[in-house]
Amino acid sequence: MRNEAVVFVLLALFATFYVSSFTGLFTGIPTTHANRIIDGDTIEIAGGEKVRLIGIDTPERGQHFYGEAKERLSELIGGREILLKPDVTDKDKYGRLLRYVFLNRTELVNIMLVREGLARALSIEPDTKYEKEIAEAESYARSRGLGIWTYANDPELFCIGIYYLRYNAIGDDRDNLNDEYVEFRNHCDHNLDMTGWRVEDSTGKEYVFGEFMAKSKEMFKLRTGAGDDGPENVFWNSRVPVWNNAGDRLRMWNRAGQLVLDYEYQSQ
Ligand SMILES: [Ca+2]
Ligand SMILES: [Ca+2]
Repeated sequence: MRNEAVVFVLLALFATFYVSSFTGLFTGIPTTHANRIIDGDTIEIAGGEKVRLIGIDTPERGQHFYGEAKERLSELIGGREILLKPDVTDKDKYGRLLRYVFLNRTELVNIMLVREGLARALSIEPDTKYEKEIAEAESYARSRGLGIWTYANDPELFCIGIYYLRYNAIGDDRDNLNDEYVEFRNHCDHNLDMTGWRVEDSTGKEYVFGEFMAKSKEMFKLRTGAGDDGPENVFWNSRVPVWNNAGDRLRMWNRAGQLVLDYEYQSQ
């Protein structure tokens, strides 16, 4: 027994040296941790910088699986040491670091989320180092109908996300109604007919879309005040603010009455 114990200790020592030489691959890249999980693909790290995970796209606020993706990311990396690895581009146009997030120096969180159906692959040149692995993870989740792929055959529940909700207009909201708006984005590869879709706040104020086509991959705004509808802006024509600055809830239904978005916020 004693000999076996010695062998075990030697093996453990060897393993330690082996692992340290392996992690030498990441030499020069310090570990960090997440201060805050902003959403399924964005975090804030120690020091306050924001990091956008490369190669993936998680559901946006209000969309199905938005909360699940955010919770899962929090579960995976919350309170743990992570290692951030860049590709070609250092920062995106919003000033966020573009990074691959490694857990235990070996597990790529970006891929894990895709494989669980909590994120889609989003390949943007030139940052495509793991493009193939991420695409494979997406096929895996897709073929099993995991997470967001539950809705893959129901684009009406899948395409529209809230990109930005500007509930607090500059100055007094009552005098600046069109600076209060919701910016939506159609994520899908095809245009989406939203005619007859409804948006409602927590008090039952309702907007019904007239004839409107959401262009593929494009954004458009629903502004509170009056104006002429176009492809980029539609107008609620409300005489008072809609989105409460202290907190509110946005829900959206398609023409068939299915709930597409459900998003609650509180002012920060
Ligand atoms: Ca407001
Ligand atoms: Ca204001």
